[in-house]
Amino acid sequence: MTAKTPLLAGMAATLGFSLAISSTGAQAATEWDMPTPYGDRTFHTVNIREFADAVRERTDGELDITVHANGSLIGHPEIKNSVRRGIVPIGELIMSRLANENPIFEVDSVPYLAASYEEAGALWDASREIISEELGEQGLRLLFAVPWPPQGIYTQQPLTGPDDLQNLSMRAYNAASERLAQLAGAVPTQVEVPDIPTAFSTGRVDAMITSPATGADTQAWDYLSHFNHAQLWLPKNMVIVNEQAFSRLDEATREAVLEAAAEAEERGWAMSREETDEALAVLEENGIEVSEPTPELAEKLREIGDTMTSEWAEEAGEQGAAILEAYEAARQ
Ligand code: PCA
Repeated sequence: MTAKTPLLAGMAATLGFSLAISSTGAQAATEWDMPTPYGDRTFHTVNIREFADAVRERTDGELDITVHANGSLIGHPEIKNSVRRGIVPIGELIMSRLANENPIFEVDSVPYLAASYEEAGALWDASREIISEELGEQGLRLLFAVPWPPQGIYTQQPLTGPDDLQNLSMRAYNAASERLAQLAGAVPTQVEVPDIPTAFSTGRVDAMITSPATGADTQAWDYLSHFNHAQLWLPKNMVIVNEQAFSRLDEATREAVLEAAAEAEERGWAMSREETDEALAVLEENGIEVSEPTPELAEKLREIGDTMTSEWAEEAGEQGAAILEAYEAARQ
């Protein structure tokens, strides 16, 4: 039996989490709701559920995090502000969604700047501190970040060269995927993952940029036949927590969260790597033809990458230059 004390529950409600005090008063459990835009099948969701389990175990149930998948609690566009305002204490979102606030959040979505796990790791080392600081200024603490597998292009026809992309209605999920579609002569449309099947079945889109993972999770073979494993970039999801909510935890609980977060980051990167090959195999088993870019397409994508790298560097100014310098140094 648990009962909430009105005062604590009231305080908690303003911060968007609930405090349950057992009727004996001996044990206080904090309950946190954690929204993510992505579905149950996604390895990211599996990973954050393991993170929640680890926190529960390490704190003997004192901090109980419930993951709400598939944008069911809060839609993707609202997650960051909901955490900032304390409507929910913690949440997951794709980092590059914040590119409109500051281009440094989309450094992981510049084509061919960091297109392998090694490069993505070096880029994350080079950008983590500055990104954490930016979030910190908004009262947000970055707990961990995990990449999606490398991004490629799904189509309904074979993709033999750049001309095949002309005028396709291309599903995009951030500013970079939108810009790439534009530069390739396609017409971008933003569609969240849970809406992908409907967007295809209603003919709103006929191609998409995403990972083998998201193609497999959304059963891309129902509406697409080709995947070009172009390995453009590895965008990251991040888990952020409201600093005020975090600071109200006792020290041992805070420590437990940070340790579970570090483990989740390491585990998530390994899961992501494995997921790449597994999901490619699932796509093929279900009849999707997987190919690498032809030389003509590769050349065009590289050219688009160069354009987008210069555009990004210009917009990201000094902060961007500092990241690129640290990244270059890390790759030496
Ligand atoms: N899946 C997400 C983000 C990148 C990815 O691989 C999506 O398609 O929206």
